[in-house]
Amino acid sequence: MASDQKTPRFSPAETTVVFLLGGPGSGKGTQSSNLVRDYGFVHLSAGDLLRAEQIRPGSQYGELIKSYIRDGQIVPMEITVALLSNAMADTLAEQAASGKAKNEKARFLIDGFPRKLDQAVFFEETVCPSEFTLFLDCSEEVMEKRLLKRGETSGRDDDNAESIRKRFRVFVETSMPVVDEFEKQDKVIKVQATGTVEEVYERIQDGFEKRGVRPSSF
Ligand code: UP5
Ligand code: MG
Repeated sequence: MASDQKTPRFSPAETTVVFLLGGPGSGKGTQSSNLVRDYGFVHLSAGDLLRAEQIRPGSQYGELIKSYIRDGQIVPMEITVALLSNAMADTLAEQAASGKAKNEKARFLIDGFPRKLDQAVFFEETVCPSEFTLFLDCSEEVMEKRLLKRGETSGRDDDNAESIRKRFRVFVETSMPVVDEFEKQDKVIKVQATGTVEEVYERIQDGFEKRGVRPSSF
């Protein structure tokens, strides 16, 4: 295919992309499991993909990713977008090989990306325009408690008080403008993410229903 910068790699006619955004510890990963089970999403966490790349033998980005994540900074987008785009291509190839019907649209839930306005623009221009964004709105007090608790066992380099503080600052200053921009385009489902996992998920389902997004059996 010709490498026209402005032609997305995947067409929204065949592929649905939903962004899942929210502060660190807002419950993106937790709620993704529910959404995969009930709505047929393929879950792609940008953070998980970066952590896997960080430890992949032979990766030229391992050290760079490690230091960015520990500092709560945003990894240069070319790396993240390539990981996401390739993971989407792999999934679509697997689905085609397993005989998934052509008229069934693949649904991707992209967790923790885009974290910066230019990433949103670049992804939508070169990979695939998004359908909407699910935004988990949670107070820092609640998120901090969750992350410190998870830090007791997670082994994540950024689940410590200092990294958490940096992650919060980057989220407010750099990632919230992405949510604000999509909100202007009327493309955000905003959900209060405090309370139990079940309560939050019920709010998500209500928000989806209002927007006409139905559970899927595939
Ligand atoms: N928990 C969840 N929901 C709960 C509830 N309702 N009640 C009680 N407990 C609840 O949840 C966090 C913890 O809270 C868990 O222990 C859970 O059981 C509990 P989780 O679902 O993991 O929250 P999540 O929002 O996924 O938190 P996470 O820490 O993954 O968020 P981040 O956005 O910080 O992490 P991510 O992996 O996306 O990114 C990490 C870093 O990677 C970034 O800081 C950045 O350095 C880098 N990155 C990029 O550079 N670019 C990208 O595009 C993406 C990441
Ligand atoms: Mg997560």
